[in-house]
Amino acid sequence: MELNLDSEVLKAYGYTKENTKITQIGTGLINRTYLLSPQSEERKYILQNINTSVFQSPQAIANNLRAIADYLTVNYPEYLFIKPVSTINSEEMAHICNEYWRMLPFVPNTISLDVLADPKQAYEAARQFGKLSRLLNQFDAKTLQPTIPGFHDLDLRYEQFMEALNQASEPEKEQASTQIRDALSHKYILDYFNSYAHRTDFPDRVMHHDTKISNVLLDSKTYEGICIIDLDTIMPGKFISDLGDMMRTYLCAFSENETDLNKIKIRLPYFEAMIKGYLSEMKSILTETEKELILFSGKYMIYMQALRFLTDFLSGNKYYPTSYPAQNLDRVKNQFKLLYELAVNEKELQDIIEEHLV
Ligand code: GN1
Ligand code: MG
Repeated sequence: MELNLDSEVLKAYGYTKENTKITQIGTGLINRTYLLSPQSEERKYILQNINTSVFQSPQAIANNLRAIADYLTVNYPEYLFIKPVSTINSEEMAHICNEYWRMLPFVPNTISLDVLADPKQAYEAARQFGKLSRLLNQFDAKTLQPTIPGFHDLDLRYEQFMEALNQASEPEKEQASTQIRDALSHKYILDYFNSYAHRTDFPDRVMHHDTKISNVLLDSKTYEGICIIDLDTIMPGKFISDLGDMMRTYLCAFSENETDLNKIKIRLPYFEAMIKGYLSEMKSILTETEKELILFSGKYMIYMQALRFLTDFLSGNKYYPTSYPAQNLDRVKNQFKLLYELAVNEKELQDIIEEHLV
């Protein structure tokens, strides 16, 4: 793959193309990520180009990460929080030709997985995300800036879907008719959330907002959770975001890109391990209202992702990269099947939650 990496970027961090090996890595849909191996050092680095059409204020990300890193350094100096490395001019990001770049230390002897192959991995990952929220429980979430305004606001996502629907062409609407009906008929998920939204014991917390398995580094030998990465969307939010997206991405053996819907099933041992891992950190912190909404968090996040893929399909596939025109629509089908499976297994899932809440 051609590396669209300006040598000015390397220079900002004190490296050159000649003395540094660069490879593109990662499977994220949003930012471009490179691994940098300077010849003169043992250490490696991660260099990332921030997608500024998604993150319109890279400075907000930098400010949030600095505030959190400072807090953790004082209160939990042992905790491994991967904060950006400064440029040679002591800047938090390199701003070159209207693009923002940041560099992070590469954590040796760790791996990042794209799919979970063992419930223990669900336990470790959920524990890592729970741990970050627990350590930041006393940190004032309001001091953080939203790095994507309304990112997990289901009201807004529903509105955006309705707008896209109103503007879509007839053939597009025809092609997506079943999924549009599904999107409309599941609006009760939004209404249910809104009936809880103003409770005082449903606080905004510091949330990661992208808890897929590839955002956790595991020890490459023991698979123990080491730290979490991809911190751009750390901002205030409901606990639902993190736990719900784990349900969305850990429970099925196949990803949102799977088109064979028969494969979309829920793995109960993964659910149990995930709940156990998350509650091992968060049980004493979650309020009664939050505890009531544990299973709902999965519904909320799966429905939101279905709406986001459908909105993108109806507006010409501008946000999520696709490898064929109907891919976003296939992703919608996948997500609604997952939502269905969650409902089918609701009783067992709720029993597991209750067992681990005592
Ligand atoms: C995007 O970039 P990546 O793959 O980590 C998206 C998430 C979605 C996910 C779906 C900033 O995450 O919200 O859940 O795709 N991130 C952004 O695969 O929109
Ligand atoms: Mg991400």
